[in-house]
Amino acid sequence: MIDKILIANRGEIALRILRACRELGIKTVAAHSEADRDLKHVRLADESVCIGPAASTDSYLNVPAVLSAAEVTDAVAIHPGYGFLSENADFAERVEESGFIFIGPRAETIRMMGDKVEAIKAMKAAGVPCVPGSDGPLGDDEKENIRLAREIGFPVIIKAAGGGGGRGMRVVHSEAALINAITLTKAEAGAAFNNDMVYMEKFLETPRHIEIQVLADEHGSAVHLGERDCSMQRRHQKVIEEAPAPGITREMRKRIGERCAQACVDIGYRGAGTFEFLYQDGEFYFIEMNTRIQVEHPVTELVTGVDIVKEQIRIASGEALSAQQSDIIIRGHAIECRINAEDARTFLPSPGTITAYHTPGGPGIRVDSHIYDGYTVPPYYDSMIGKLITYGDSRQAAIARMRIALSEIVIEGIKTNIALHQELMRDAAFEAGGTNIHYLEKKLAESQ
Ligand code: MV4
Repeated sequence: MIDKILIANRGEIALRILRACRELGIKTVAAHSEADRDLKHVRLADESVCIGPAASTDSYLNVPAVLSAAEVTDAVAIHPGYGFLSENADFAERVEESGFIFIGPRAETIRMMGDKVEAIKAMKAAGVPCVPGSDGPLGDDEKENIRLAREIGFPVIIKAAGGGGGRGMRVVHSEAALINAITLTKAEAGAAFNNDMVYMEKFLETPRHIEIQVLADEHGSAVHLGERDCSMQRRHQKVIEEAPAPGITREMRKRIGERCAQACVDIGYRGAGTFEFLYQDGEFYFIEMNTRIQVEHPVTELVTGVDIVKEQIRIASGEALSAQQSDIIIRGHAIECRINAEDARTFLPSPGTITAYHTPGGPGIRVDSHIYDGYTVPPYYDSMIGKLITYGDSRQAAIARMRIALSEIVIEGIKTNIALHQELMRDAAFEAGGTNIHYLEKKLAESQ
């Protein structure tokens, strides 16, 4: 087993990784910015190294600084968490070239999934259902692009191969608007991603966002841990996630899950991964694959009993998966509310000092957060300050526990979105389950 891990991240996920290391008896190094000396995991880590100024570009995104921190502390492996360098193939490559273990997939896998055209090509070849589309990059032939859009049927969506997560895409409703939309998306993609390759898909108008969690080891084994529903989002930021997804039967889960696990075997995937799908009218359509640990991993942990971060570390150590598919049983229901330091009306970040903090507790309650009484939320990073996750025998039981937990939690001194979560836990459509990706934004627009 790896004997020392450098945690190249901050906040709740850095603390989550630290706790996994402690359970496995692994020494920890917290690599942090100048603004993050008081982070909980920095205080708890065996060692800590300041890797630069507050700005992420100078610290958490500074590859030489992260590698130097690993060198001076004799770390064996680097865990990148999510965001920052977690899906940077060049970073993964330099980590391995420097003699460290990158806790994640091989650099070439990250690179392939970063190119959405390549990712779709690989998944289609592996039998994963994809959105009807161009099956490759769009060329310059205007007549051919019009013919393709007609064949797919309007509306279509033009997406940048280098985009993802909602960046670099444009919906086209008519033939008249097509050529201009392709030109514009190409220009924007070239500027934003240094890659002007674009592709075309049928635009699905009312899908849900359902994703499949997988784990794959270096010995050719892969399992899926079922799905999560992440449809409750605003501006591509997830607000609530849950597992399992309402209305997905065991048969549907088995079918799509086994496709994803087999695709991992086919491409030689290593580590934890997430297949993102759009789900509409009873069908799954692959759109992207994420090669990192995700924010919402706890809901899957609660319904499967699998510690995904510990599995990531075991896999990176060269061990075999601790479970086979028949050991994975989805039991009960879990819901996660992302707690953000933000203004309730404008959604603008609201950093500042926490003057009082009380956490909820009791059966089926999990709080993944690094905050504490007296902690100052800095203005430099993402506004998410923690996640409140509840578990119950049924979806209704998980919601009931979430309502109680939200009534117990106290965070004073900064603005948070707790009131929004309280409102959503009383929302009739949310309670019914299965709302699409546009539901929350429409609801918020109506209440403005
Ligand atoms: C789509 C789509 C509809 N049809 N692709 C947005 C984020 C990126 N991961 C893919 N996205 C979408 N792709 C087709 N063919 C609608 C979206 C989309 C979306 C997807 C998931 C979660 C929230 C979303 C919000 C707006 C649009």
